[in-house]
Amino acid sequence: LKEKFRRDYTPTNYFVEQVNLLFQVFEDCTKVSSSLKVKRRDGAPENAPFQLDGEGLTLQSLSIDGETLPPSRYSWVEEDLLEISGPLPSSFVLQSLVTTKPEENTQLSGLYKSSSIYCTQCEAEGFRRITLMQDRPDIMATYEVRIEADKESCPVLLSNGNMTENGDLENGRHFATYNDPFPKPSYLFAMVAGDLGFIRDTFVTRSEKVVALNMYSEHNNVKKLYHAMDSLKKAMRWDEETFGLEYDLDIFNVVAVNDFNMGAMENKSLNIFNTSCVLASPETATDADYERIQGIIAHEYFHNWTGNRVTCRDWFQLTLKEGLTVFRDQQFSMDMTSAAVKRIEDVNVVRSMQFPEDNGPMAHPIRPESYIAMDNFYTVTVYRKGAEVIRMYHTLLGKEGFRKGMDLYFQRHDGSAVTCDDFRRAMADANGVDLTQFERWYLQAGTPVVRCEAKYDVEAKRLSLLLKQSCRTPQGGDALPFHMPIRVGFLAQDGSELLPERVLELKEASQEFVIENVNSKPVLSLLRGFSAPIKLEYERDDEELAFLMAHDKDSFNRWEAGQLMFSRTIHANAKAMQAGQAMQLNAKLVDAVRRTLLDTSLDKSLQAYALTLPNLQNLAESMEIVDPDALVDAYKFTKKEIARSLRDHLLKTYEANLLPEDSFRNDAEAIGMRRLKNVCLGYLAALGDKEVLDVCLKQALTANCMTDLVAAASCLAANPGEQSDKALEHFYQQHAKDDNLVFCKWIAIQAAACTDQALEIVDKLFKHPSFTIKNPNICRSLFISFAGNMKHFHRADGSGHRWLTDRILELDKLNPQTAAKILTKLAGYKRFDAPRQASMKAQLERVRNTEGVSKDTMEIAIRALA
Ligand code: HT7
Ligand code: ZN
Repeated sequence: LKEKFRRDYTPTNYFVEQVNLLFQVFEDCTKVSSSLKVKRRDGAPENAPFQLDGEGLTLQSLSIDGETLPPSRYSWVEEDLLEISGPLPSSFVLQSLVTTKPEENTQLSGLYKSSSIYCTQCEAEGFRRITLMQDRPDIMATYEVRIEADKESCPVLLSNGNMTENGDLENGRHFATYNDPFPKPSYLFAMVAGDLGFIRDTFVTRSEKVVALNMYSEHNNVKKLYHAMDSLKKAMRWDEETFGLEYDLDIFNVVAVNDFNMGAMENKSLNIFNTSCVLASPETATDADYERIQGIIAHEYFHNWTGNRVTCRDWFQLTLKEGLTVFRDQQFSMDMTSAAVKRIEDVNVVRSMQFPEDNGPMAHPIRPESYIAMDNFYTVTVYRKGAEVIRMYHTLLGKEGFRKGMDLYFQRHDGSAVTCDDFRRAMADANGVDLTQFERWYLQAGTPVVRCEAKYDVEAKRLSLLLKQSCRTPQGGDALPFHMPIRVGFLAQDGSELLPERVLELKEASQEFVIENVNSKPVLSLLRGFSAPIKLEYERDDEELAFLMAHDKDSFNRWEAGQLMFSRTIHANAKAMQAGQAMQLNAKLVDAVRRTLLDTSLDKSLQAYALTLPNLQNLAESMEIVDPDALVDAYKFTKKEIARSLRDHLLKTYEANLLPEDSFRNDAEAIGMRRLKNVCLGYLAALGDKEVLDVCLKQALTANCMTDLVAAASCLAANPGEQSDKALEHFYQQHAKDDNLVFCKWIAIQAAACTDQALEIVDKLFKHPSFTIKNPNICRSLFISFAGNMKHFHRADGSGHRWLTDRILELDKLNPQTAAKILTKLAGYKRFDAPRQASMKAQLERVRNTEGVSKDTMEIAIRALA
């Protein structure tokens, strides 16, 4: 296993500037002929060897400037690295012919077959599995591609850029050629060949260029592409209006495939999508799916500028494009839907997924220092914390300042492969500010903790805020202080804003901010909008929290106050559980929940989120030692007791938000109503009596959309019995049986259900005739959902851990990327109590000691055990 380090970056001696490819697709194998126009870099030695990446290729021939290279001139210096010895001309053409077998490629990296569709996935290092190439992002070349295939089975032939020619060939075959004028790194290459249906539309850019928009899928799914098309047009317009960024080619294609390791891929003008991130109809996709699809379509489109036009110099810089593009898609979604709701959802992801990663053995800075398998570093830290870091530039510099920085970034770097430092420099230079210290966000892992102490001097009318920051690095040392914005609001006793909101720039380990002329003691609203990815500590009682819940003008902090109240009660109950004492429900909490439930003036989506308990991952994060039994029992108790106290109100709110079954709407109001109604249903289901379970069953059987079906079925899956059996059978027969994506939902609901039969259920699902380990969506639905089933995945006897590890080892033989991702669910073992630690560790050791485990999965096991 070879570890690569950020500090070792060196430019190559030669660079490929033009790539010509010929794909000859046949039933059982594909021939790839490539012709690379290569140049020696100025100053590089004449006798420097030329190195090319190649993985799993059958090399048939190799020539330079038309002359076959004798085997003495080249050798595999590493398993996946071919070296051609020097001296070589200062410019030459290298031709190669390789054969690959896409039908046998189960890793889904390189050229592979998904159902009957040939497609490619090249990020991060998949292009080398297609042909020999300098497969690194700082090699940017123009591409010309010719695809030849059987016309009947592959009527659609696509690659990047514009189609330049097409026509028929002998033996029922045909061809198409493509030219992409924009130099790009190999990871953005794509080709598709298959029998696809499509929808077409156009977009007129603000400089009046007409862009052809095409979306492709298997024929039976074409009608589910319209939401994605609509989202794409919105994203194109938004990027013009917000960042002045226009689309640069005449065509933009999206292709949906069933088998995909991630959500989607931003290949230049030929985005390839996991069907789960593009197909939507009310019967098959939830409201959350609709929003996610809109966000991912936008994300991949936005990459055209942040990723493609300006790309990464090396893979350590991944957050340069991913953090920035996630930030951009978040801003887009905030503008398209509700800013507050979107912010709550995004912060929930950071807290429940990124904070645990930052607090475990996989912790890494947003710009990692080393990797063994790059695919393991497409993490919530690089993406989500990376986006929070970009958001901090936005908060520190303001909207206009951020835009100036973006403009300068494109002005300086369009068409090149750059670093996170280049981005930071553009932000600093465009605004004339010093962002030197800000680099620490790229250098140091770990979640900073900020403690706030406030003092108010009545006589002097002076408010002083003392902010102290600390952060433990994964190595156990203290991190250097970060530069971070803390947005603060000051509330008067009547709930109005006593002073205008401020952004405090915290840079020191301990820093005092003094504010003069404060007429009365304010209630502080700290870290509004979650202005920095930190854990805030500030002491306040439940009354003050209830005050903020009622009055804070920052919707995020209103929600946050409620979450704090919920967490306190649940944590207190978990402690009581552990001490063998009775659990209790805090009356102030019930009052606050009642007020929220009865406040019909609230936006219903926000009302629903205000009523939703913090998720278990989030709650576990603030436990010293995670005790899944105590935590889950305390969570269930708290939910059930709230439901018992407010049963009638919950039922009334549920009924008041029922929409007519015969007409489906997905406007913001209808989405809010469903969200609120289903939160109420969730509480009621916690009671588990016949009356409420009948309500759930009725909803499951009569639902006119997937949102309502999933909500009701989830409630019932956690309450095994007659109603649950009926609902799940209905779900399967009417919806899941013939639709892969709905089948995934059906599995996920059952795998996540906290019941005594959980492990037996997941094992049965694994043996279900429609389960296939070859499809990543199905694997994730079963394995990741089960790993989130806190009590039963973490059974103290280790059976859950063992079961999942058996599956991971099986999957690793086919798809290492997905297997490695699932193994991360065992990595945080040090956070658990002794028996669970021992059991998780034993499974990680088992993986480490298994012969033939992939480098992806091995890297996770090694890092977790380090
Ligand atoms: N940039 C894309 C990353 C991606 C990927 C990475 C590794 C293996 C498979 C992959 N598929 C897509 C997706 C994105 O962030 O936009
Ligand atoms: Zn991305």
